Amino acid sequence: MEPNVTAQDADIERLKEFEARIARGESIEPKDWMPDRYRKQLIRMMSQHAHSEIVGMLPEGNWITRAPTLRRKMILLAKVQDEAGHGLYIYCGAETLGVDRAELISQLLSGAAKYSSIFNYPTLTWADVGVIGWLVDGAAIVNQTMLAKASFGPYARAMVRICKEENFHKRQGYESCAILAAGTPEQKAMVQDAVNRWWWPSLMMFGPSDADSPNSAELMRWGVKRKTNDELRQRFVNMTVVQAQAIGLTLPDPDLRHDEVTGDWHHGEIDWSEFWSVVKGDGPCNRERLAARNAAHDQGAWVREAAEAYVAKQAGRARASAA
Ligand code: BYC
Repeated sequence: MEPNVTAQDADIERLKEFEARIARGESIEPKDWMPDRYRKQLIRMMSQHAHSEIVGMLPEGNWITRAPTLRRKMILLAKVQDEAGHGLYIYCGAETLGVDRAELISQLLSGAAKYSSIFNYPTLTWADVGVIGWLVDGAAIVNQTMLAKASFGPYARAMVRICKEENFHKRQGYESCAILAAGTPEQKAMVQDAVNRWWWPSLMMFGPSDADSPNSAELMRWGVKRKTNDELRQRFVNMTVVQAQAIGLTLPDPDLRHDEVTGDWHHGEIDWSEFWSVVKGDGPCNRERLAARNAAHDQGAWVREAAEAYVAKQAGRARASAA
């Protein structure tokens, strides 16, 4: 650095170069220089995402013992296991930003960290499992296909693999819904009831409307988000309306209407007071989910202790053989 160039000038230069790299579509890697805010935003978003995958195992895991056939049980087991894998990739990706995973997990367990609002709703019937696959994984794919183009390399690469698995999740869910919708009147009523309960929470997964999204501008500027919350929500609605029609189900929105000019399906007003109350910890299952995660963490203490003892033993052996 020239003697008359201050540290602040150097940071301005580095920021310019960083933004130029993003404009050229280059991927930012963990050891590259990045603004502090970029690092903080990614840690926030990636850790919330990883927590969502892990907490997201609970509503569906609730049905593993009660799946109606062996085939459905195998599919559900595989799906819930995939969600654990997604959580682990994303925690690993977040760790490349210099944050400790144990610290992230303690933020989840204490209730300090957010995770997706959608997982604070209960799974009341078997049809909920199909509807989660169709709507919740369907919404996740729309959001995550865009994140696969995010400027931070480890996050984008994790999303590519995760989206492949999410596609399988969505298809099995939609297939299950189609079968129930074409089944007995009771089965059709059960799947319609599940759609009625999950539709609005699925739209809320995309986050607040753009006017109330404080993080979007910065994340868009730095190429983490490529589309806004409302743009992705609209994309999801457009895809899903026709899928519901194809299997004879309705969406619980009397204001849903097709715009001939834009081709969009306009949806009615989302109940944002419900959204914020769930995000702030007062949803139907927030307390239950945190209690379940805390119990699992406590019951898993012996596994962590055994792993540490094993590593210490291996290190001791390596030292002894090197001496
Ligand atoms: N729930 O400025 P905004 C899955 C918070 S798991 C809770 O728009 P941003 C699956 C937001 O964090 C899929 N909180 O934020 C797993 C922010 O608060 P802070 C999970 C929400 O980041 C198992 C504040 O509201 N996917 O697929 O620009 C089974 C203002 O929002 C929510 C991801 O995590 C919400 N829905 O945009 C089945 C995707 N929405 O942190 C399926 C990665 C907003 O400032 N994340 N908030 O205190 C994202 O794409 C973005 O973070 C969001 C929000 C679109 C969610």
